Order: sequence, then structure tokens, then C-alpha cells
Amino acid sequence: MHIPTLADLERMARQAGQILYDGYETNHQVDFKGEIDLVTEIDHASEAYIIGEIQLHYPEHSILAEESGSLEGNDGHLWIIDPIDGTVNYAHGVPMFCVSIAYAYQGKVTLGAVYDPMRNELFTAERGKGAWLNGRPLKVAQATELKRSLLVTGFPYDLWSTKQDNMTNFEKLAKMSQGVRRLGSAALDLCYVGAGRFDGYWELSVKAWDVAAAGLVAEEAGAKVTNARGEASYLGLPQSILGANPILHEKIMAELTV
Ligand code: LIP
Repeated sequence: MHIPTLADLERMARQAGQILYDGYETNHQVDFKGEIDLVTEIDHASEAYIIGEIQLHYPEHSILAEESGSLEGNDGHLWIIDPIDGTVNYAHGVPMFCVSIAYAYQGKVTLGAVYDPMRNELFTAERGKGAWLNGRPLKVAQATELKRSLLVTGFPYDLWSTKQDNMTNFEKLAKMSQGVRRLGSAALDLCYVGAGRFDGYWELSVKAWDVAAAGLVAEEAGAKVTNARGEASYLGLPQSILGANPILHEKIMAELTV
């Protein structure tokens, strides 16, 4: 069966990123999936483009996409798509968002591409071969002490009501590290760990499409990426996640209340 190459994902991510870039400062049609969980017409346009490309070139493959849900096909070949990761930022004109495309073969993500069109930064990874930013190899930061680390996290869309609001973790780690940032895009958070910009990222409730591609980028750059309990699988729905170099990973995990 026809399977994609990393170059195929790069092309699709760049083209979808152009859709995001072209629509960035237009007036958006914003719909609400929840109190603070929104979607714009550009999310739909980006996702329609990506799904169209997959169904044209890989018609028998399965797809899991944030806005369209699951499109069943041969489950040995699964595409996991976030058409805009950082949708709230995008809707408010904050230039911190990306498109995320992952391909999984027999349940394991093998190819990933995360594209930030505002910075023209394309993060890519191929399992067992490495991770790159615009073609340059990536390597995680080597900080091993929390007090010398810059961390990043995020908060769920049910923040107003959930008991798992991550606030205790945020305060605790903010007082043990050089700081904890909240960018609003899980995919960029995790890619920035891979790039050594952040030393660690955790979040208590992310979706597979937020982190499938960026998790591979971080892993192939040398990070240990698990759920927040240290279990290997982090692609359940929804799932916690923790990524950092192996030494710091253990130190962050020891402080988290999940
Ligand atoms: C977002 C994540 C972010 C998380 C938000 C939301 P979206 O994804 O990237 O890290 O904190 O709750 O899940 O909705 O922009 O694709």
C-alpha cells in the first residue's frame, strides 16, 4: 500500500500553513464548541485541504482530525491532524499557532510535521532518523536542574469546571524553575522542547491531534515523552503529556499532581 514520505507531510503542512497565514488578519467566523473552545472558518479550510490531499493520494488510509473526527479506512495507516493548533490565539490575532500533521503506521507515529507560518518554522521528524527545524537537526536542552530550567504548560478547555485544572502544578513548578510559560499551542510547546528552547513541557489534558507530530519531533530530538504518570502511551483521548530530556523528565514528573 502507498505510504507517505516526510516530504509529502512537509508539502501539505506548508500549504495548509499558507491558508492560515493568508487568513490571519481577516475577520473570522467564530463558532463555539464549548464555553472557551472555539473554531474558525480557517480551521475548517485548513482541515479540508489536508483531508482532500490525503483522500486524493492515500484514499484507503484512516484519518483522525480535530474538526472532522474519525474517517475510517485501513487502520494500519492513520493520519492525525490539527488544522490549527493554537486556535484561540489565531482567533484573537496572537501570532502563536501552527498546523500539525502526523502519520502513524500500525499504531506508531512514524512521520510528523508542525508548521508555524508566522515564523516560517517547519518542525519535522521521522522515527529513527531524527528531527529537524527547517532542515537543521534538533537536540533537546541538557539542563538537569529544575532551578536552571524554563518550562511550558497549558490548560484544558474545561478549566472553569474541572478539578484537574493544572493550577497547583503551575504554581509549584513556577516556584522551582526559571519560569513556566503558557503559549497556547501544545504542538509548538513540544517542538520548542525538541529545539532546546524550553527544557520541559507538561499538560494534563491534550488530544492526540495536538501532540502526535510534535511528540515525535521531541522524541527524535532526544526528549523522553510520556504521559504525566511516565507511561509510554500519550495518544489516548484526552491524555496528559510530559516531555523533557530523560533526567529532567523524572524531576518534573516527581513534582506533578496528575
Ligand atoms: C490547544 C492546545 C493547548 C491547550 C488548549 C488547546 P487547539 O489546542 O494546543 O496547548 O492548552 O487547551 O487544547 O484547540 O488550539 O487545537
